[in-house]
Amino acid sequence: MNILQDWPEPIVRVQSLSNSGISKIPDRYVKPPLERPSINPFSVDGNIPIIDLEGLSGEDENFRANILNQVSVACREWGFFQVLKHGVSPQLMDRAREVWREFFHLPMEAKQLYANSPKTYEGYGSRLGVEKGAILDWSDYYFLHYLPCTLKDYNKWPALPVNCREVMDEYGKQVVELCGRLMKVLSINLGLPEDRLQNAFGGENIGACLRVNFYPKCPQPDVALGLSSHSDPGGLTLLLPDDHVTGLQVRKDDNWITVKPASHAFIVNIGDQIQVLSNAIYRSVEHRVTVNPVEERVSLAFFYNPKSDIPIAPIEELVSPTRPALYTPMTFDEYRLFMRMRGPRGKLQVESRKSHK
Ligand SMILES: O=C(O)CCC(=O)C(=O)O
Repeated sequence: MNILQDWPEPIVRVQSLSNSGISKIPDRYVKPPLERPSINPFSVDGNIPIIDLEGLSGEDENFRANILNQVSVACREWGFFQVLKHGVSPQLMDRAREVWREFFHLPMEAKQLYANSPKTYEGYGSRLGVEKGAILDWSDYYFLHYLPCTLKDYNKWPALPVNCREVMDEYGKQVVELCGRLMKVLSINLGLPEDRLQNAFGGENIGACLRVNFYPKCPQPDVALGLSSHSDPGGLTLLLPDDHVTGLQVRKDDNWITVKPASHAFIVNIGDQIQVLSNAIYRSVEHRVTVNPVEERVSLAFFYNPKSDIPIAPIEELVSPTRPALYTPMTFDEYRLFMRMRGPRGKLQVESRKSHK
């Protein structure tokens, strides 16, 4: 068996398990005691910052500076924030979420046509890593590519629901545009020319992909996770959360904060590649997803990534004798192999990339 061609064990759809009416989940979904959602570190009340982007391209300089400052504080202190009035159509956001909810409610045979393999991850999947015997997360997903154009293949996007491809095509365009605007904001906030971060990503040749997460109802939510704690391996993530079921928790110091999504907001988070490029001025932050005994949940995670075959290292201007480069160069292709082999593992990977000087 080729480890990146085949899954190590037969794939079980979590949705089928959930629909079977079991009251006890199989052992392979039961997290070790210290990783269970009810255990340390504790969940506390609060929320990540919410930032209104209206005025970012306006004439009022003070207003603009204020928005830049809010983003700067959110990136430094949280690594996570929500954005409002971001330019993506609210109706399109609703349609995108609904189209995927419908997809996951299609008969299993219709979804199985797109069953994925660990080679590209494209399609309908139910596990992330390929480690045999791993404890799994309580979720199914659909993964597809937008960019580079050479990877975008509509045949790998679901033909059903009928408007899925059209809706998701437009969604991708609008979200890529928003990511480009946010990259400029981050670059300026790092004291760099506005296109510096984008150029470090490979200019026009960046990668963009979508993972739609489907978290079925879980009869034992206290011992399982929808998605284990991880930081995102890529550049920037724009998450469209479920509109009525919470579940995303963000690590803040020694606590977990359950994100309360604002209406039609995107949740933005810094990925490992921006941590590396910014020489850890910005940090990717661990997050995880809890599951629910009475409600299923859908979320769309849009990943904006560097070109996959260029070395990513701290940006020269952010390296100085007092702040030497904290990371050795590595391409994103090499980097994401870790997640593809071992599944979500907190911040283990980015921390292990530190150069030891
Ligand atoms: O479902 C969520 O709220 C978060 C999903 C996520 O973290 C991911 O897809 O990487």
